[in-house]
Amino acid sequence: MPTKTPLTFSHPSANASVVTHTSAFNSTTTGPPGFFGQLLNKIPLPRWAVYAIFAAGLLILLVCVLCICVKCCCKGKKRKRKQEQQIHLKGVNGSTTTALVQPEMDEYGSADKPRGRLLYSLEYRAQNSELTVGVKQAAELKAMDLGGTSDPYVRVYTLPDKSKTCETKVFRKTLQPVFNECFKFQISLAELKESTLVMQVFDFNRFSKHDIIGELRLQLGAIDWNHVIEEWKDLSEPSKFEQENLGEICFSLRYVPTASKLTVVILEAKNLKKMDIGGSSDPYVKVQLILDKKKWKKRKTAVKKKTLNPYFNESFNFEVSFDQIQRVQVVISVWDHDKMSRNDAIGKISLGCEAGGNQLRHWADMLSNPRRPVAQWHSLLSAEQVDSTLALKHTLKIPFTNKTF
Ligand SMILES: [Ca+2]
Ligand SMILES: [Ca+2]
Repeated sequence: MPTKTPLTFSHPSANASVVTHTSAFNSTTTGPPGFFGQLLNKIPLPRWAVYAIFAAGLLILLVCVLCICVKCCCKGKKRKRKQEQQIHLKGVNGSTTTALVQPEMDEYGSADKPRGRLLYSLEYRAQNSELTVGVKQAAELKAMDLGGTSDPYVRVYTLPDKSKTCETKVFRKTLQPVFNECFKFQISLAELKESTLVMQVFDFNRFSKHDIIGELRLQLGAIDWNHVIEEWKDLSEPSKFEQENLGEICFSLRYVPTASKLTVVILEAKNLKKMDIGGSSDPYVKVQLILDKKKWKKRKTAVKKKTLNPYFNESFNFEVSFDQIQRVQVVISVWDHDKMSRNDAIGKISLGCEAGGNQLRHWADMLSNPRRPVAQWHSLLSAEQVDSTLALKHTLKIPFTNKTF
């Protein structure tokens, strides 16, 4: 002890340092004591500066944490949007070349994503033509909202007569809703055999479009009505468009490369949709060629009055070079002629190298059998469906939906 004190007094500079040191130490008795205090004392800066640096550091850290939180949220949303886009693209691909080499396989293959199950009951009373559909409950529904849940409800209707549409209540934030609701439809036995029951499970959203989770389509003609049916079924991917029964058309295609000649023979149509009040239609067929996204050539048949099964047998020749045949699209549409009002499109079909399924097969058969006419029946699709696939492929709206030539 005595050795240390004289040293501080003998050296003036050392003395000064000790004085400041002690005063600093004294002030710490009112400030942070212990380890923190000592640490602060070791920093050769005024106390206010240390506090300012500390506060600044804390602020930066807070901003960083906030940024990370915001980024995480955005990523989640983006991922959801991406998934939605993928689903949409899948729907589009279903009718393009890549998917359509094996159309059925691809269509059903994409349904492997689980969407959940639905328990329903069916009962039909022939004496009062009454179909009772019970929507009981759903399980393992696909989560559509960010929180990993959905707000499900079920929409029920029949096709082709979609005049009555029923909906259950919405159940909030659950993937296992118990609906227990019954809906009644007036439907004759004859109609029942031709009808499809559609049950669609939706996710309710307050501020955006309701998302479809999945659906069931039941052919009512294939059901044994002697018993009350109650069963679970896996929901499938929703079909993008209503498959309404619009009718069928038969035509032949023939291509002669050496003569650059494409021949379309419109043979006949059957079971066309009734468009007029009298329960009939006045059908005629338009054949339109589209080349490089533009309307190119068009022809039409004569009108067949008051029939749903017209026989045309009209032949149309078009000059199409071998180079053009790779790029051309043939759109065949059936229309109902109306004297007093605008003609209505009953249904459409589009063929070409970019067409789908049955249509692509017909087109490919024509190309692989040059000079030989190849005939085939096709189910008509809705004009909107065909137009939308044409528009989607070209990202350019082709304005020929309802206009007459
Ligand atoms: Ca929702
Ligand atoms: Ca008519």
